[in-house]
Amino acid sequence: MLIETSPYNDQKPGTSGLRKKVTRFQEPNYLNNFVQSIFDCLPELKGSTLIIGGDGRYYNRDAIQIIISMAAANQVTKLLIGQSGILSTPAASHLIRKHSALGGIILSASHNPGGENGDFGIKFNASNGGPAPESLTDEIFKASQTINTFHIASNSPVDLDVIGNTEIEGMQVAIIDAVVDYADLMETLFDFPKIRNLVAKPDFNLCFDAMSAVTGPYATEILQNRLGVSPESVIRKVPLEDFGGDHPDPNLAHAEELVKRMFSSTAPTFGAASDGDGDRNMILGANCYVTPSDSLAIMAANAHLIPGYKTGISGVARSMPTSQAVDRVAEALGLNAYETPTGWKFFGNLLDDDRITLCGEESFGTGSDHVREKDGLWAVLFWLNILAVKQQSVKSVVSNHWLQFGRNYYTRHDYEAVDIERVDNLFNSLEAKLPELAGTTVARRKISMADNFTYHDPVDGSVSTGQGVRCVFEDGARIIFRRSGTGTSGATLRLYVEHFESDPERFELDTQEVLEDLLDIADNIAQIKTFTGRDVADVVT
Ligand code: VG1
Ligand code: CO
Repeated sequence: MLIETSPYNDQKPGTSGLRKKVTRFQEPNYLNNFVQSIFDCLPELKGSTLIIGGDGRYYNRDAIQIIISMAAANQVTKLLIGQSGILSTPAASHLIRKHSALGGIILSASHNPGGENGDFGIKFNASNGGPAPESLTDEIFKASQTINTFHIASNSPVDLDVIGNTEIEGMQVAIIDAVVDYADLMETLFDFPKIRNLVAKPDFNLCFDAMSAVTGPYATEILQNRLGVSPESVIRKVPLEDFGGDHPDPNLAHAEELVKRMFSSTAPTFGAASDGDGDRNMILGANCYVTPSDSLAIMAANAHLIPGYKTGISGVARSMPTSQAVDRVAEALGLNAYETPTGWKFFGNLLDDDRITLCGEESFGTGSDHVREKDGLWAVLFWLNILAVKQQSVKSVVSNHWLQFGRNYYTRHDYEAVDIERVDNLFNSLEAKLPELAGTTVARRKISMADNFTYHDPVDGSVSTGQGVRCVFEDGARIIFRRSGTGTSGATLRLYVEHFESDPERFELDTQEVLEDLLDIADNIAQIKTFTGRDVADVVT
């Protein structure tokens, strides 16, 4: 069937796909328009295989039924769909690669809250398994602005819960196990027998928080069934459509119960959490929190201990706001190090071209060339494998790392859902100041460089401008201001602050105290309090 429609003007994908309120997605043909725009931009989808799955949030099943009917009418040959409509983002990436699919459609708003009044999201991943590059998302947005018809079959709904095959208008639909392929992939990368021995030790215990989101079934299979972790060690493991009303965001603010346990007198040896769609991770030890930037650096320094990486890594990359801790490791090991804009799509070319093996972001994301997304459980297993080899606590691994490489004190302050105009004004005023900032000294710190980050992709030569305002100080300290591209209400300002410390006497200080002067300088430069009208940040990580 060909159905007439009219365009919406707000279907521009952000940092990771199109994210809006569920209620927006429920408006007539809102999802259909976006899906047809994908098909219109990629004629090669006709006759192809596609992977479909999501994080299980509210509207996931409805969206998948619409996509099935539209894929059939757009003459896709085969759909592989995770059972119950579930696929973690890294598992979807793996399936695209494993089945040589032309791509995949992932339904997720990741760490954003879910439920009827929460958020929903959709993104297209290409045949390498990674998020569509900016050039493609720009085209999809363009198509969505002029769309006037879409194709849809009038089939009855597919039973998503039963593994098996059906056919719709000549298109094969296979409902597949969502977990097993991913779990098998993990077994090829990590030393499962060694990790099994570690977690069986009487003095080792762990707590993994699945945050009532997609990693529940994956953690159950991998941690419990394959590694022998006790069932009580995995908490909030049943995926819920509204994530139990919480933000499925694995950080110190939102993984409350886990953080409470890990900072108690009876703290488990190891703690971790993953987000709504399973691509983020937070790593904790007993009374110890590992910043994501440090985690990436520690992984790079210890990759040779892990079976999947023992032959060496080709290079590393981090997003621009991520701390420079990994750069120090790269320098010591003689590895290439790349700095990309925020968002996993920018790592794809570097991974495909084998310029890097490991990459990560300060926002609780780490990953490698095993897929083309960041990967939460992979990071957890990487850490468990390090601990199993070193037979040390998380705290010792981190402290020893600092002793060898120094410590990058790091924090991120988020001012969420501020009036758009206020954030516009803040950035306009900041941009106007940029030319005169370099060379000036603020509170005894000299700014050596100030710009709005532009990325030149070394593989395909594409250029991405306006990726965040950065002030770099003479001693390597940095202050970065960025506007979030994943929020769904107002504008979110992210402030990132970093300071390098080489004196071991100063490795155990309070992060916020160490960074206090830089935080003051940031407010002074950008007038954050005045422009946002907020005295303090909403979330500090
Ligand atoms: C945030 C993070 C970014 C991450 C993105 C998607 O984007 O800062 O590092 O890649 O979320 O993560 P932004 O534009 O809001 O800062 V996820 O777990 O939503 O797929
Ligand atoms: Co996510």
